[in-house]
Amino acid sequence: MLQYTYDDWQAMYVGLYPNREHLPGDVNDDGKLGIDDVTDLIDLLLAGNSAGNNQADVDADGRISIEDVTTLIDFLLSGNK
Ligand SMILES: [Ca+2]
Ligand SMILES: [Ca+2]
Repeated sequence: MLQYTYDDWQAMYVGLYPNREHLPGDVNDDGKLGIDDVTDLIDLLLAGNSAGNNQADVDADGRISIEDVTTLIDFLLSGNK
């Protein structure tokens, strides 16, 4: 039986969703950034259950915190979508 590594899965994922791999902040995974992502990110923080949601780590420091919320809000307000 063929065994896939994490890198294999990641390569396939990038192939399937080339525009999604690099969209930090898209917490609800709808392909774009909006206020819904901010509320979902806050919900994740409050629930204390952010494991596995890489998009929620907006500032890419390896953890989910209030700084990700402010970074996402700043990004949205800057108009650079
Ligand atoms: Ca979104
Ligand atoms: Ca972070």
